[in-house]
Amino acid sequence: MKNQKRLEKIADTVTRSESRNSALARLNGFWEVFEKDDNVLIFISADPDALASALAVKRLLRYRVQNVTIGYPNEIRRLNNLEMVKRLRIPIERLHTLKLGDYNRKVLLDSQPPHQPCFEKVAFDVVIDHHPVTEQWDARFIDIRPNYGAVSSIMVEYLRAAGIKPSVALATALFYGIKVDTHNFEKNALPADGTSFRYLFNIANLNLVRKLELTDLRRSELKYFKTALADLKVSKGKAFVHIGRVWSPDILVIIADFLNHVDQFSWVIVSGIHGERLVVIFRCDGYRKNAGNMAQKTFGKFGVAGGHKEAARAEVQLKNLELSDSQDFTTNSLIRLATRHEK
Ligand SMILES: [Mn+2]
Repeated sequence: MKNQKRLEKIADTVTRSESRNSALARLNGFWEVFEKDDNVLIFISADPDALASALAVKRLLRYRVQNVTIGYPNEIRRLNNLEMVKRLRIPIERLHTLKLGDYNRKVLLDSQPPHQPCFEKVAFDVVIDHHPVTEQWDARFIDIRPNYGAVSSIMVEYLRAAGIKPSVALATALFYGIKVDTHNFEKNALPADGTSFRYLFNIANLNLVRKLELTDLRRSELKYFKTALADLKVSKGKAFVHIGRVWSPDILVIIADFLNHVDQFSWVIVSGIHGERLVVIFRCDGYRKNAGNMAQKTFGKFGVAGGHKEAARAEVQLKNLELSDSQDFTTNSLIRLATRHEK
């Protein structure tokens, strides 16, 4: 019976109230949860949409509660996200460093309790999200709108209902959050996302947004470009290079995409060693060529290989390549492996 009631409540929040509840009614429902001496903890998985939404909730609760802390469980590894935290000075703390007992109100944003084991056991007062509705949990205030492209769009509606004009930093964060979650409006978004985006456009700093989008390279990784340019071998419009051991395979993707800018290269094939694997990145124009097939044909029998017409990837355990030492693998080894089906 209790479960039934819970489902109704969630369903009510999700489906009917979208048209029935005004932004102001939602805002007041949200505010009703809090009192002057509350210590609030916001839980997020730190990605741009969640970070921006946490900043917005912090702003909505300023002057209304004692303090607001933002906690996140996992290490942030994506450079764009680290850059966002740093440049917008977003005050976040690792969850395991916080004592949950110090907080009498708990808010979950851009996520639902079943999404992560460390969220599952927390009794949340507020959950605001845009992912498909999950069950077996409850909260005093729930606002889930699965059709929205971003929680940031929802947060703009709260701010506007509250008559709060966001600061440049907050607007920039929300603008970036919407941009990332909707893939620049190339996927799942509502006109409402567009309305929020348009509103933020006049306030956000677009130069900073561009810098956040561009930042995907560590300074310490520039050295791999030196190897890429020095060891590059080109044959019949195909550019090959083996970068050697890398700290993260992401750099191989960045180098392959970079070499794909060059006019004479129809194919770019970049490899590197990460852990106990050889990782190979394929790029081509995708016109009468198929990188996915190429990856499969050349590396499929050694490990996992495949992808799309224009972009593909192979990951192979070094032990499957019969190398005595991974140091022995060179750009020539890559060429041998990647062209032998042609012979
Ligand atoms: Mn999101």
